[in-house]
Amino acid sequence: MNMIEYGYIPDGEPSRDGEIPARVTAVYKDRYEIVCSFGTGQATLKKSAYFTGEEPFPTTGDFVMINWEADGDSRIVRTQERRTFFARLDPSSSGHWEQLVAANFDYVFIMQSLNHDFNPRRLERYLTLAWQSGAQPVIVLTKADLSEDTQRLLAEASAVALGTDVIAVSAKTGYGMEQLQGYLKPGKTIVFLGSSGVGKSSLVNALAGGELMPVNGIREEDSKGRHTTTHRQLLLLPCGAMIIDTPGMRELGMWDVTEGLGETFTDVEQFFTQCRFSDCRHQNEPGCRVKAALENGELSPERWSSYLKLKKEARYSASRMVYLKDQQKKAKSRARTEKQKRKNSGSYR
Ligand SMILES: Nc1nc2c(ncn2[C@@H]2O[C@H](COP(=O)(O)OP(=O)(O)OP(=O)(O)O)[C@@H](O)[C@H]2O)c(=O)[nH]1
Ligand SMILES: [Zn+2]
Repeated sequence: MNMIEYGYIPDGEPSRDGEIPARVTAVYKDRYEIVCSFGTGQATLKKSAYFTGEEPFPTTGDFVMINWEADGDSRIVRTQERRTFFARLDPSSSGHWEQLVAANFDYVFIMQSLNHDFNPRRLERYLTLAWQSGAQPVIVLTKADLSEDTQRLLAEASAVALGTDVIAVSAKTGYGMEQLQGYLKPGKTIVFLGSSGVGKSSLVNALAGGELMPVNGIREEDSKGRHTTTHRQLLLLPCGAMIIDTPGMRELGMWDVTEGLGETFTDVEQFFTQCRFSDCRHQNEPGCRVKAALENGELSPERWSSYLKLKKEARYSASRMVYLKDQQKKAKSRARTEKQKRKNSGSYR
């Protein structure tokens, strides 16, 4: 297996003899599933690199350096720097640590179903998260065969998404699937963002031309769906593109959303520069352009309130994330210093 096909780009850091690149395709409790030039295998972490806090723990999609073992577990010695990633606050640490849920993807397929699930406000939220990951979002509206309203909802989604591709598909009839081809290129990785039951597994299977992922047999009237995906996974499609679908991707609550905020709300933020006072808080100040826009209908009250809501959440979790990131950096440099000290003292023996 050629690692280029898995989207591998060397990060330029020197590697030691015997170390080869691999990609993490699934994460289990204390074990990783990997693919490398020798094929697929299981791997565990090199303790002196990872449990000192020096290397970030791998997640699905990560490129890592390994020592390959043909029989038994290979050893992961280093995590390569990530091009893109999704993180959330780790629930098992009661919100004290950041947990990576997917890495090194090129596109985020934001998925909502056209029959029950469609919700423009949630689309905005997903878009913000997607931009923040560093990858390019694409809105995929599923189950077009069950909707009478596809054209109207497409227009509604486009109005929210400003410049992002919006595609309606049906995994069942094949409708619209050809519009996804532009993204399904060899070596490209796609991550799915959407609630349970929107048809993620069905889309993967339709793209694969066979059952790669189990589809739950829930009847369509039961719009809630059920949580059926049990392991984090990275799948290689016959077309050469890869799909990441992890349970962690479904947890959105605590993600910070500051950095991506400007990108999806340009239509709102354009007014800010036109207020009379440069420090206008857009509440009741004279000459407030936002207030004027709300009054003359240029800006809808729903759009404004979802901006405010997201902004408020962002402020809370952004300060928390800054704190967490800082802590991680400190831990890492502390670990490096300790290691250096050990090395130095060793050389005097
Ligand atoms: N009519 C129709 N039904 C679909 C389509 N895509 C998926 N479904 C149905 O929707 C239900 C959920 O589909 P899944 O593919 O399992 O959805 P999922 O997003 O993978 O769900 P989780 O694994 O729970 O996250 C199943 O009953 C599918 O048969 C479609 O394009 N048209
Ligand atoms: Zn104002």
